Amino acid sequence: MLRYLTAGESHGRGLTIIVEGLPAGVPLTASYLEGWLRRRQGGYGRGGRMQIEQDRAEILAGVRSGITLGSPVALFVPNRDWQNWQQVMTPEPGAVESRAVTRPRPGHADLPGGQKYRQKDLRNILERASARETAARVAAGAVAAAFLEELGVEVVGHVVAIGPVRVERELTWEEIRSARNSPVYCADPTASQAMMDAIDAARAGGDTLGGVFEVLVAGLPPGLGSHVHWDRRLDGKLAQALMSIQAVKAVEIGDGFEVAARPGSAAQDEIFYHPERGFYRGTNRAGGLEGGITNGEVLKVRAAMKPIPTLGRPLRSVDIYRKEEVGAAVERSDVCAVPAAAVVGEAAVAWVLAGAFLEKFGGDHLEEIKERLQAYRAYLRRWPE
Ligand code: EPS
Repeated sequence: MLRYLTAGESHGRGLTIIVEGLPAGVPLTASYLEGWLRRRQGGYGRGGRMQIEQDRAEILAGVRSGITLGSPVALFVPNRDWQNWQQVMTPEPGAVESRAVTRPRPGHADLPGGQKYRQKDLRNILERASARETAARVAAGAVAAAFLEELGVEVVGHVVAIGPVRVERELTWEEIRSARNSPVYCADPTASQAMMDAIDAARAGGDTLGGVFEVLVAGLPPGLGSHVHWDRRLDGKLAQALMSIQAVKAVEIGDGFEVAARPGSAAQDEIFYHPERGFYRGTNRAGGLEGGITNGEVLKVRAAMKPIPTLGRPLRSVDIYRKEEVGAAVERSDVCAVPAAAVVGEAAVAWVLAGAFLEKFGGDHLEEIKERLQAYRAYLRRWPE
């Protein structure tokens, strides 16, 4: 029902996004999208490229006077760096072949992508494998988030670990909300400082750092997603959306890997009832999802990002033509992009949830969906009578 496609190479003209299936009546402006894109570009640990780009999404279609029309929303995010790459990346025949990549980076798509797509220049792989593409995902996710905000849903991402530094204490919702003011989008000031120190040390050593981000969502009704079939389970959809973010190697829902080590009695969330709150849980180990369905608690997902594979001090690789040991290619790069990935994670989660709302409530106009959501909430208060 709700779908999007993106196109664009990292050093090409820009990124194109088409979102189809969004209802009419959703407030959407270029400045709202810019707020998301700017957050994705930020975060301590980014490299020189982010000094060149100042991402903006032009709205080309699907919106009139700041409100969606129900027709496909088309967006374009120009690459400012295109100016420096026009001769190399031109779609016209006769592209200049300087800057060919023949030394695949361990951990990047260079080698398997080159083999699969029969490329002689690995640039033809890295250009699309690059995390530049996440600017397009964030633009699409921001459109979804604009819709969710109208339904009273709040999506918040924050960084919980960078390299060996972790947030060790419980955080309040307010602290997590303010994480975006930290240079590493981390809610704990002590951990933030230690994370920046770790990034400085990695940079000095020509190395890179990974980490873990968390995305929380408040305001979801119980009943999004479904237990009835594998590809309708919301946990599975969220995992796919998060796992497909560049460099993500693990995804957790709720307490994730930790619950595997606990006895069953300490792994579930006991059920309580209050006349005003309705059914609720004393804990949220399930991360707001049971049987692939939202249960009304805060949704909680985490993703682990490996360190970026482009290293200032390169790892061993093999030149694909000479078959000799060489240092891997060094493209200009970030030292740590976990804060940016947290924003991409928010976008990915918002996208999946917008789809889940539309699946459950349908509707062509925002007001129609709001009415149905309200009626559903009223029904839940009576259930099972
Ligand atoms: C990336 C390498 C760097 C990053 C880029 C992802 O780009 P460049 O090779 O142009 O210096 O800055 O990320 C972005 C451009 C972005 O917008 O996030 C890579 O190889 O994946």
